[in-house]
Order: sequence, then C-alpha cells, then structure tokens
Amino acid sequence: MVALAGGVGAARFLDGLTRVLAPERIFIIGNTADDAEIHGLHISPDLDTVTYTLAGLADPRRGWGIRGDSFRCLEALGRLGTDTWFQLGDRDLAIHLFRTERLRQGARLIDITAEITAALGVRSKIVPMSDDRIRTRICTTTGELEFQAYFVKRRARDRVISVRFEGASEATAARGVIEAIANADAIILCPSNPFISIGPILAVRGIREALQIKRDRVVAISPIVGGRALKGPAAHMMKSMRLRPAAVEVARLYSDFVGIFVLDEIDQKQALLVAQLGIRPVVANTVMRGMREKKSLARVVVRQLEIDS
Ligand code: FO1
Repeated sequence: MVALAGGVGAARFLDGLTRVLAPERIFIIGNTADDAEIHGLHISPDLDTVTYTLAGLADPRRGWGIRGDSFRCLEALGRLGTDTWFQLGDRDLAIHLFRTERLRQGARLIDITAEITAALGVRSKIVPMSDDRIRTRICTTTGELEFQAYFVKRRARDRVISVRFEGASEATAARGVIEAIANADAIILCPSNPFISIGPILAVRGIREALQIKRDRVVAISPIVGGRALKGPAAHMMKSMRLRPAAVEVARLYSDFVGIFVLDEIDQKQALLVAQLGIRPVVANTVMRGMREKKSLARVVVRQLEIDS
C-alpha cells in the first residue's frame, strides 16, 4: 500500500491506517517541497510531521513538532537578534542537526530519513518524493514568497495567484518511488492540500504517469469538508485561485489518475458530481477528531479497496 502525504492532515490519517493495517505494509511518499534552510539547518517539516506522529511523539495540539518540547535554543537565538518566527523546539533541533550533518557528509535524504525513522521506531517506510532540491514558491499579489515565509511568517494571509515548484522539472523521483506505485495493491492520497502538499509530489517526473496507470486502485480523501479545509489554507487558496472550495473541485483536479474519491457526509450532495467525473464516490465521516475516527476512516478506505487487513 502506498500513501502520498503532506503534513498534519496526512499524519492524522496515517496514524489510523497504521493501526488498521500492519505498518510495515505502508510505503509513504512524503512532500519535500516545503523543506527550508533555517539557521543553517535543513528542515523537512512534512517528513518530520509524519515521522513524529507514527513514532507517537507528535504534539497533538499543533500537529507538528514534538510533544512537550522546550524552545530554549530558539529563545537564546532570539536574544542574539535572530528571526525566530519559525518555531524550532530543542528536541526537534536534534533531528535537523543530524539531517544537515548527514547531508553535508554526502548522504541522500532518502537514506537519512530511513536512519531517523529507524531510530524513532517507525515501522512504515517513509521516503521523500525526491532526493533532489524542489521548493514551493507562492506567487501572491504582494510578490513571490518562499513557502515557509508564506505559510508560517505571513500566516498564509496573502492572496495566491499561482504556485510553482522550483526544481521539479529536472528532479527525479527518489529510489523505489515509481516502483512502489507500479507494484502497489492500492495508492492513497491522504487528506492533504492539493496545491502545496500533493501538487509537488505529482510534479516530480513520472509520478503522475505511474498513478494514471493504476487509476482504478488510486483513492483520494478530500481535504475539503463543507467548503472548508480540514487543516491549513487549502480552501483559502482555492478561492484566491478562483476555484470553488468544494470537495468535487479537488476530485476534478485529480480526475486523470484517481478512481475512488472519499468525501465527507456533509458533502454527500456532491457525490453525483464526483461520479460524473468518472470517479467512484464514497461518502464517510472524514473529520478525524480522535483515534476512533482516524481508524474508522482508515477502515472505510481499506474496505473500498478490498484489501485484507
Ligand atoms: N508551522 C507553523 O505554523 N509555525 C511554526 O513555527 C512551525 C514550525 C515548525 C518546525 C518544524 C516542523 O517540522 C514544522 C513546523 N511547522 C510550523 C509546520 C510546517 O510549517 C507546516 O506544517 C508544513 O510545512 C505544511 O505542511
């Protein structure tokens, strides 16, 4: 089973899926276009969010970072006059120090990620979409912004005109990614932002084409529920790009490679519109407040795919 994952929304769903299926059966392809160099360190927020969640270390309130972490290093940096808008916890920093040093030694992100997940006891495989440098750039009415500057520093308040993934057209998928999709029983698009979380993964050469071949076995979970994003700026981005913030519009963006689309009960009326796109709609509760809902959504997906749990 392959899952395409962004950050917090994906991590929540995968937290349930790894309790419904053996975690070893799940191959997670993570977005790395949100990666950033901050204080000289290489940060991979989406890989870390999924890793911390599956390791049982995530901060449940924020969704990112480590539960109970302290911020003493950041406070000390602040006293030196450094910009500290990106909150890096002390224990979180250890991961970034380790990753940065290993990159400096010439190791690949895929191998470093495997070292981190193994050390933290994560049993699913988590791989970056690519080892190559790909960066999301958000074109707004106030100019082009680096992703974390748009998302964290400016709190996603700018009007988005378009999104581009610098480096994507020259990048190749990380080792095993295309093969994992080709050999998968099924592929799940987690409930992540279609533009900034799933979009960059699809922009890597060969990934969208590999999914198109498996269309009947590709299921997407809507990140839009009742016209709003489960988490983050997806609905706001859709509006500013003159798209209706609706589950069916996400299905439309995916219609060339998705065969099954899970939409929330509140959006039941859109099921017919999804079917008109040639996609099988599945209506379920997609709002994951606690573990019970996470597992129940995972069971719906597994059942639709007729996978033995
Ligand atoms: N998100 C925030 O909204 N504010 C932060 O200060 C912040 C710090 C941070 C540190 C490490 C990390 O792995 C993630 C962090 N995030 C923060 C989350 C991150 O910016 C986003 O969740 C993703 O890039 C979007 O998926």
